[in-house]
Amino acid sequence: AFVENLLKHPTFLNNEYHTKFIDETPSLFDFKPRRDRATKILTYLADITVNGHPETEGRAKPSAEAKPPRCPELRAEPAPGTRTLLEAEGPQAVADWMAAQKQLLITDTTMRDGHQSLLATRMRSIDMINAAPAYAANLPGLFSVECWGGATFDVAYRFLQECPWQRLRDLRVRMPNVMTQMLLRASNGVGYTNYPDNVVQSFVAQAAETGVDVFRVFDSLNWVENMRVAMDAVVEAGKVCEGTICYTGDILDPARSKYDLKYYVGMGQALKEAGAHVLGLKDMSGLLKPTQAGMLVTALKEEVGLPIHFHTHDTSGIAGATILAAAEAGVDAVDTAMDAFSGGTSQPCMGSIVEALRHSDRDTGLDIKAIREISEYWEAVRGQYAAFESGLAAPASEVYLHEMPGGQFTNLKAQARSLGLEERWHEVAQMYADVNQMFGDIVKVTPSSKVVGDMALMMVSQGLTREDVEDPGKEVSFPDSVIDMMRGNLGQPPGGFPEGIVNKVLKGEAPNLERPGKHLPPVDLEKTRAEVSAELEGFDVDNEDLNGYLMYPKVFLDYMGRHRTYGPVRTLPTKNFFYGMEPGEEITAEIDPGKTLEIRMQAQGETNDVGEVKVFFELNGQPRIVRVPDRK
Ligand code: BTN
Ligand code: 3PY
Ligand code: ZN
Repeated sequence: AFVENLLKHPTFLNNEYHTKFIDETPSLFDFKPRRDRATKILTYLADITVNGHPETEGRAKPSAEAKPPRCPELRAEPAPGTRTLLEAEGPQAVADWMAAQKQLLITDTTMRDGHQSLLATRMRSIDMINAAPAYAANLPGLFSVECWGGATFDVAYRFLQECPWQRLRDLRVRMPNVMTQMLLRASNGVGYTNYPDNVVQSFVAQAAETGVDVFRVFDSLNWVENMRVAMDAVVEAGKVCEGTICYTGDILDPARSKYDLKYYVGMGQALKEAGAHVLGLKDMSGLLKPTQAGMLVTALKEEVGLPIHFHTHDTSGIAGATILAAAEAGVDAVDTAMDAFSGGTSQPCMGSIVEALRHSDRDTGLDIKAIREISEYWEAVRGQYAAFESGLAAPASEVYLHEMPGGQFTNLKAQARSLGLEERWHEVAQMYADVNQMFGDIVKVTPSSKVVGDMALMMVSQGLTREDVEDPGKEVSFPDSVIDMMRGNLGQPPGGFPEGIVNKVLKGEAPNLERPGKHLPPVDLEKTRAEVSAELEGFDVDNEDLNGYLMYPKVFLDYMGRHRTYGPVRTLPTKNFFYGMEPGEEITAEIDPGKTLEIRMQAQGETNDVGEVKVFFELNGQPRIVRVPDRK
């Protein structure tokens, strides 16, 4: 029943790329017979060369002069870093070490929130894996590298045709000395709804085993009660548990007194009691202002006493000032993105924060030249993803009105565009703020932010106002995600949802006010493994696969189906993955350690009378011809 429920759950179809891809790509679902991996990869390349990649069709193209990204030179053997400490002495020692440091500790978010917020989460593993040795060798003093979780898990399977677990494993071996970090949505795992407790536990145990060191655990309504299962699992695995406060409102605004200093201090204390080693302060929308940051960090340091790790977004353009104010007040660690992936809806710029603090008592000690070199690599990587650029052209103080998370902003804008509302974006922003008030002023972060976004888009497209929706006499058809949230399936916000809106949405049905996981029966993991294996014709479903399936049953099975046709396409260079090959072009793809395919494309033939095209390759020097349908 669990799997059935998941399959029925409104899948997160949150942007135009996705809908287009599935709707226009029925061929995804006819599985071709088994062939060797080289043939599969050639088939993929031939298909993309002839038909284009559905995700980049009609989008901006990388510049013709774009150079392939080159990993910077490695300056030294990886020096001992935070991971070395974690392995030797455990998570409490890491927390104690953090608190004892004078320098501001720095996390790099480029491989997770950076591209999630700037490139619709589309960065491929190979571009991360190629950079990892430079982090280990040249920046061993980083606190952590955030490279997993949040939306990246789903997007890897769904859009990039690659396994997120393999990404983590590959990063882990190339970066043995610095801690990896993930974003975990507590009971929502890396999905959009609460999962049964044993699914959350199994997922955390696997993530720890495959290679996550720091788990930033948050709840989308700031309900500590709903974070315990995930936090306990992290502690149990011997990893760093960063119990996290999501920041919203403005602690100095008397009109937003629900989220005042006292509220945040209380939540921080509850997280400490729940077992957090580190207190995360997650400003997902970039609302925390410099003065308020100083007050909040000071109060949390004094009254909670855990080391604090601060995360923000630069949507407003002044997040750098907020970081400096937090540093002044004694925050222990902060998130930044490498220069080329910073600013706008992403994190503030690492190099500039490092320089701003140079020679001060919070000097980060990081090597600015190493940062610049790695950032140059990222600049070249970013150039390859022009199709997914969708961000802000300039800082936007409008964020203080709508309070959208950095990771949601571009998605919602794309959704608005696909509904023909692009010209009415500022109305959508205002409506998002109105919906928030109608829902009782809640924390907006995945998945609650998606619910607010769904409702706002629905209201703007149907011309409904807040008064219309709240009018008991007016019939309104609510989005599924709103019904789900009002039923209590994401848990409860502080003070609960307003009774009026709950009654209107649920038409008198009683909501569940308890922790959702309390009512979800455990999944029989071995039975599920056997079922998935049968579905995949006897495929050996390992623990990583099983946990992927449990998070996203359909997305996982679709990925496996395509994998059978196209093989290990994750090994292709990004340019060729999205755009295929040109006649005369030669590339390599390392499909196993030491097993490299040398692929040269010779030519593309004419389309024959049954609509097929021959594409001529040389594979390791041998001629190979692949036929693919011309779908143009
Ligand atoms: C991905 O999920 O990004 C990869 C799936 C590949 C599907 C291929 S792309 C070439 C061909 N054209 C399509 O429309 N589908 C297949
Ligand atoms: C996510 O959950 O993916 C987020 O980035 C929330 O800020
Ligand atoms: Zn973020």
